Amino acid sequence: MIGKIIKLVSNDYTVLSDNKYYVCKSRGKFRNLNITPLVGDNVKFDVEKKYILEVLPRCNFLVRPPVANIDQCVVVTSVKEPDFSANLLDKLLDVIEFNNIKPIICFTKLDKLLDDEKLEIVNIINYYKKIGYEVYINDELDKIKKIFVNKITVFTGQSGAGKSTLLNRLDSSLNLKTDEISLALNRGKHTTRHVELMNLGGGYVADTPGFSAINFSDMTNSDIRDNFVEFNLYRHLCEYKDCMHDSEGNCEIKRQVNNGVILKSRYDNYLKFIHKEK
Ligand SMILES: Nc1nc2c(ncn2[C@@H]2O[C@H](COP(=O)(O)OP(=O)(O)O)[C@@H](O)[C@H]2O)c(=O)[nH]1
Ligand SMILES: [Mg+2]
Ligand SMILES: [Zn+2]
Repeated sequence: MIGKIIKLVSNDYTVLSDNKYYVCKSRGKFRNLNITPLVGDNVKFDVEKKYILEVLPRCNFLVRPPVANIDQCVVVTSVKEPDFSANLLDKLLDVIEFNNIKPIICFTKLDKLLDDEKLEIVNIINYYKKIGYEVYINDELDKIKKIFVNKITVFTGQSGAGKSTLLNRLDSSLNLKTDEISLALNRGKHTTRHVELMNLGGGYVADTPGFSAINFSDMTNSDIRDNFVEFNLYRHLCEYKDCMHDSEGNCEIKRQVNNGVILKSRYDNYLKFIHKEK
């Protein structure tokens, strides 16, 4: 039989097939082959023996949260407590784009800002919209409710950004724990593996407890560059065909930063990423 893994609790995989749930183990063979079945995987499984036999090809996966075949990531981005981090947002967008997952940005905690701080954040929000991102504010519940249908969605973002709170507001029956910050910092000791795709808005969604470990690990500097989406609008005007927009002369990206067309913080973060934060 073929089904989809929708839940993993310690070593028990819940496979959904034909509207029925089967709790299966992973075969020892997988460990040898270095394949770990992940939540989101489509698998062949033995109905009688309750074993996963084969993982069908994936289109992508993330290490944390360990989920495969992700359609989109909602990057939940707090503007206060924790403070807005353009660096983290740009990093997550870059990595998500690289993994062929659609990023969606959701800003939270705008209610905590003073009026002039709010103005500044609204300008930033408008920039991300202008370069093509789908952007929401967490009180736009009716709009956000519509994005999940027939998709696997992962919520990611800093601890305390408001991921679980937003999910509970979208569907109160989810009943997720909030304010898990201290627990997330003490990760590792008694944490039981628990990853779950929850039903939401006609699709599946996974929450990330604590901070997710999305990073540049297998990206080259060119990959980092190529996934800064707005750079691709101008790079053909750089003098050097493979311009890194760094120390090269006659670089159109640098020109557009100086003109105020490309957001300076985006460019500065890009330089940080290619120089050290890999
Ligand atoms: N003022 C304000 N607080 C929020 C908002 N969203 C979440 N919170 C609070 O932020 C804290 C952390 O939220 P939580 O959902 O646990 O964050 P998570 O770690 O990303 O899942 C909780 O105390 C929430 O009540 C918001 O838009 N405004
Ligand atoms: Mg949470
Ligand atoms: Zn350039």
